[in-house]
Amino acid sequence: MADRSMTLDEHLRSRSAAALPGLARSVAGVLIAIGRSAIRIQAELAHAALRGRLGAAGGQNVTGDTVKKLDVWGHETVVDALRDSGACRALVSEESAEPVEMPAGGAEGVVICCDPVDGSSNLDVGGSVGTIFALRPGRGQKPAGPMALGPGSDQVAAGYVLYGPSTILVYTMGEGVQGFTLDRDRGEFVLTHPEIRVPKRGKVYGVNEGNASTWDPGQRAYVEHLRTPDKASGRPYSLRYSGAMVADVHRTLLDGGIFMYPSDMTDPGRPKPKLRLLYEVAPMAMIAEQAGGRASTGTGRVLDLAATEFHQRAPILVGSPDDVALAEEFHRRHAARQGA
Ligand code: AFP
Repeated sequence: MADRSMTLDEHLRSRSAAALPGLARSVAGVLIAIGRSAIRIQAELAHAALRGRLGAAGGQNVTGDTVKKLDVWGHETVVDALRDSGACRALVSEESAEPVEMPAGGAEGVVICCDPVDGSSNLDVGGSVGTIFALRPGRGQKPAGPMALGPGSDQVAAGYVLYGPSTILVYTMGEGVQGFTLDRDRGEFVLTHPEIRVPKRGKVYGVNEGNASTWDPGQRAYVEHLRTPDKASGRPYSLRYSGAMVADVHRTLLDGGIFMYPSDMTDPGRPKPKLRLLYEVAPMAMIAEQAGGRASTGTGRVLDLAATEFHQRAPILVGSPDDVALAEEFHRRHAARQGA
């Protein structure tokens, strides 16, 4: 039975003591560092308007997004916390074209892929944002950054922090999914959502429907199916979409349903996905699977997809196992029809 008063630090220390000594200790050290940086980020978000921290920093990041002041500040905050942990060998961040190497991370140090402030278009309108992260073994390599490449199944831990009405940190080390809520008075994350399990099927879908004209026919047919009333099978589904993946995936994990960001298929020969594989798509896929859910590209398991570039993009359909399986079925049927 999980102890609901347990703090994140206590929880991680108890888990890593029972597991492999070296790597598990580094994983715990880096997760504790992420927790510390999340406490700083949530405090800064709460005061950003008062401190003149909202708005654009000027310029675009490596993936072409407009960089906000808080994106830059969040990246630097995460870098400082990871360096202090002494357990991280490199950081792949949305806000840095090349990995940030941290040679002091030690032979057992891990490599982390992170989007420090994801959903940053919500910042200036008081919407939810998040931090997403995934850890892979550093294997003592120099430089360590390239160890972030390869399939998502190499991830040894993944998680996110949701900055909403409360600050919630959810993580997996490959043994289920645990959720902690920040107790602002104590400055500690406390276990509030032990052993999160995604419902087998939900009633809500999340997708940017403004992009519907760019989807392939299978994706369009699936969403049309969700919108078509049928009492017996619980349709129509409700649409919820926040513009911040963390908020949408968190809701999907707790309430069930499906979150999707399919590729732009305007040119069918050149699919254009939007979300980043290493620090958005693969971490959320690991969390979903560990919670009993499913994560697909539409044609295959996300965690089998191998990253060959740090800022590579990939499509994702993630959530309740039955909902994602049905979405895949629509993609399969339409692909078969087109091939015929
Ligand atoms: P930003 O961090 O650039 O705002 O992007 C957020 C995000 O990567 C992800 O969190 C959202 O689910 C998705 O993009 C929203 O994208 P659209 O605005 O195209 O719907």
